[in-house]
Amino acid sequence: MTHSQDKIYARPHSTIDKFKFDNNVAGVFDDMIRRSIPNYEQIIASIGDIAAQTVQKNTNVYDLGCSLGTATISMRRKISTDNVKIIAVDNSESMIKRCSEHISAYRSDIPVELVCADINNINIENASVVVLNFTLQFLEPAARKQLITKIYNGLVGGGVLILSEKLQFSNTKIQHLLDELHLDFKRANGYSELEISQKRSALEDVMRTETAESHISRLNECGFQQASIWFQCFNFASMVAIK
Ligand code: GEK
Repeated sequence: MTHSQDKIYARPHSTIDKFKFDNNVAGVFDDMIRRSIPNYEQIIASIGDIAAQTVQKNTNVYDLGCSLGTATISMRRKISTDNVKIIAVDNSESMIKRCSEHISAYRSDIPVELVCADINNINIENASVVVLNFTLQFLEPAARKQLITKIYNGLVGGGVLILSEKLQFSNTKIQHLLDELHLDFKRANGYSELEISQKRSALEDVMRTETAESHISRLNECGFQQASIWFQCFNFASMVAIK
């Protein structure tokens, strides 16, 4: 697989269209996500570790909004439990096509079923691990509770949901500081002010973030009695919830 550099917003655009996970984005996604999310690689590696610790035999593992399948590949590499199947879902055809090439580049006994579908419309059944790695933030806020409830109902007892999100903070000073630290991270990775501001406009109304407290309350309301942040760097966090 080739890893092209993300230059999507490097030149001035006369109008900024809403951000879409189309073929242009899928082609540079690996570079884009690593240069945009602090500690992305570490989160991916730890998702593999959490899955290896918590997966149960004869169950399914779901990777929802799988993009190029990086979390799927990490889990597949680390899981050694019997009779586990990974179901990786994304509604972008371009992502699923590239994901399929990416996954077939690695050998493993764990089968992966790739599904091109809206995660709001799929069934989740007999799951022991479900991953939403930076995907929930792209769903309509009104649809989020229904998805988390569906995941809770589709998990077996002791099953886990791993939920990673960009966070918002209710305190404006904290929000400003963590936002600036994130922008510095992007600048240090070679993104220009133009690229940063054009991408920000494209993501407006497409990616809607919430506070950690809102996420944890929703998880609790949907039935998860145990839910906690296991990772945070600046305004990016990952949570784990146990049924
Ligand atoms: C990773 N998890 O590398 N149904 C299915 N897929 C969706 C939906 C939906 N309703 N909405 C968005 N997506 C990955 C990274 S990226 C995060 C996830 C980011 C998909 C969308 O097509 C994209 O591939 C993914 O969710 C979000 O571990 O770009 O910041």
